[in-house]
Amino acid sequence: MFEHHSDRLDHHGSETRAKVVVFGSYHSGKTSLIRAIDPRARLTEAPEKDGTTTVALDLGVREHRGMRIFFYGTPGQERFGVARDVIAFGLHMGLVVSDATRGMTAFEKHLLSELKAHGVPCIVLASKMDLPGASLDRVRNEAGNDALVMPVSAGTGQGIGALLDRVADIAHRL
Ligand SMILES: Nc1nc2c(ncn2[C@@H]2O[C@H](COP(=O)(O)OP(=O)(O)O)[C@@H](O)[C@H]2O)c(=O)[nH]1
Ligand SMILES: [Mg+2]
Repeated sequence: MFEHHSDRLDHHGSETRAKVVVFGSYHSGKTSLIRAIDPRARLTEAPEKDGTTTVALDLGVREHRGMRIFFYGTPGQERFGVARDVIAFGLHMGLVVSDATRGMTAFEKHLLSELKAHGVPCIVLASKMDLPGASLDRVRNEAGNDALVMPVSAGTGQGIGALLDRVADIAHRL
């Protein structure tokens, strides 16, 4: 699924671009994270019984440390695998968003191991850290020792600045 990742940044004139793809199970907080990163993000959500769900892709864009970073959200529902493959094509980096009140799902663990197996730089995000019962330690344990895990809250904005710094750092080293 991630064999078509890119280990070189894209240069468009004076602009350096990075493609970051946001993965995670249904309702893990992907769309909210992208909206917290870019309030003007383009979102494709459809109504369903308990709120909304992403049916195609979400796209947020942020300029950070001299780089234009594109954040592509993926549908979390496992049956949308083809859409995920198309969106992930050519990615530089992956973010695996895991709801810290629930812990990593089997699907999120699978996504993380696939990204690692293909040598894609990735960060696990323990999301919804503002909610009672959120546990960064649990996500850390589930992600394993060699994974970089960072706490975020789309609700309060906690961790968003640190995440952007880390993404830019990783991208600058490509
Ligand atoms: N309190 C709180 N709720 C969140 C946060 N992030 C997402 N949610 C809620 O969790 C639900 C699923 O979020 P969404 O971003 O749509 O998840 P997605 O399916 O992964 O795109 C929604 O009801 C959000 O409002 C957060 O940081 N804090
Ligand atoms: Mg979504």
